[in-house]
Amino acid sequence: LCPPGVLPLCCRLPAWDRASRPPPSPLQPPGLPLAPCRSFSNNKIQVELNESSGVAMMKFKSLPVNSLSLEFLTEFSISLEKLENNRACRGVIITSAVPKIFSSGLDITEMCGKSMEHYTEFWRAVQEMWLRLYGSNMVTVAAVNGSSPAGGCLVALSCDYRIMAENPKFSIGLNEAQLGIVAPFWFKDTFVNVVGHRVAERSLQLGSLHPAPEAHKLGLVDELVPEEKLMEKAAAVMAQWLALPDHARQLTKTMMRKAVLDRLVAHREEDIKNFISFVSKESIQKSLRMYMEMLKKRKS
Ligand code: CO8
Repeated sequence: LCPPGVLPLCCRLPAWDRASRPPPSPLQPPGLPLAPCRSFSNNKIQVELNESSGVAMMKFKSLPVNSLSLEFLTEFSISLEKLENNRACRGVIITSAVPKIFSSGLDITEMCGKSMEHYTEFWRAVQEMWLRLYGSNMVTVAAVNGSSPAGGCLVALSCDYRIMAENPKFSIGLNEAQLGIVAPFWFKDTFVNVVGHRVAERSLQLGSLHPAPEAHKLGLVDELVPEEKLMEKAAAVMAQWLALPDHARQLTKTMMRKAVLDRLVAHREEDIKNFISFVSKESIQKSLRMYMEMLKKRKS
C-alpha cells in the first residue's frame, strides 16, 4: 500500500513523538527560492501545497459522498505523511470537493459481510488515519462545507480548528448509536476533548446529528461562515495560527493530546479485536444492512 521507498506508516516515527521538524538540510543552498506550489493527487484526495505560505489544501474528491473506504483512508494517511515530512509545509486545510458533503463517515460496505482479515486491515487504517491527523505537528483546519456524520465528524474533530458553512441543512455529529453501533473510546475521547463531557454524553447516546447552527452553539464547530466565505476564513485562521513559533505550538498541542493518543497506541491490538468481534456479530451485521437499505429507500 505504500509508494516505493516509503516505509509503512506503522514503522515510522509517529508525528506526536516529534518535538519539531528537523532543521533545514545543510545540503540545501541558502536563499534558493522554493517552488511556490506543488500538488499531488490520487484517486480520492487532491492536495496542493503552497510552499511560500507553507499551507496545503487537501480536498476530498471521492464521489458520491467521500465515504472513508480502505482506499480512501490509505490515501489520506499517505497524504498526511507526505505533508508532515515536507519541511515547507506547516499547516493543512481539509475540505471537500463534493458539493454538500464533507464526508459521510466510514464506508459502511467495508464493515458488511467481509472477512476477519479485511476487518483487521480496515480498522488498522481507521486507527492510522486518526493517529496521524490527531497527532499531526501541522496546524490542521477543517473547512466543513457539507454534512459530516460519524467518521466525517471524527476527521473534523481531530483538527485544531473547525469552520463550518452556515447552512442548517448540513449536519455534523457522531451518530453511531443511530446505526446500532457504538463509537470507539478514542472517537469518544476526541469528542469529549472538544465539547466537554456532558454535551458528548448526551450527543453520543442519542446519536445526534447537529445542524450547523446547533453544532456551533455546542462548540462542536468553532465558527460558522457563509459558504462562499469558508475558504477565505480558513486561510485567515490558518495565518493566525501560523503566526506563532512552530515549536511552542507543537509542544503545547502534544501536551494537550498525548494522553488520548497514547491510550489508543497502548491498546491498538485490543481495539482491533474488539472491533472485529463487535462488527462480525450477526445482530450488528443486520443493523448495518438495514441502515444501508434505509439510505437507498430514502433516495427512491
Ligand atoms: N458508507 C457507504 N455508502 C454510503 C455511506 C457510507 N457511510 N453514506 C452514503 N452512502 C451511499 C448511499 O448508500 C448511496 O448509495 P447508492 O447511490 O448506491 O444508493 C450513495 O452513497 C449516496 O448517498 P445518499 O443518496 O444518501 O446521498 P445524500 O446526498 O442524499 O446524503 C449523506 C448524503 C447525508 C452523507 C447520507 O448518505 C448519509 O446520511 N449517509 C450515512 C452516513 C452515516 O451514518 N455514516 C456513518 C458511518 S459509521 C462511522 O463512520 C463510524 C463507525 C464506527 C465503528 C464502530 C464499531 C462497529
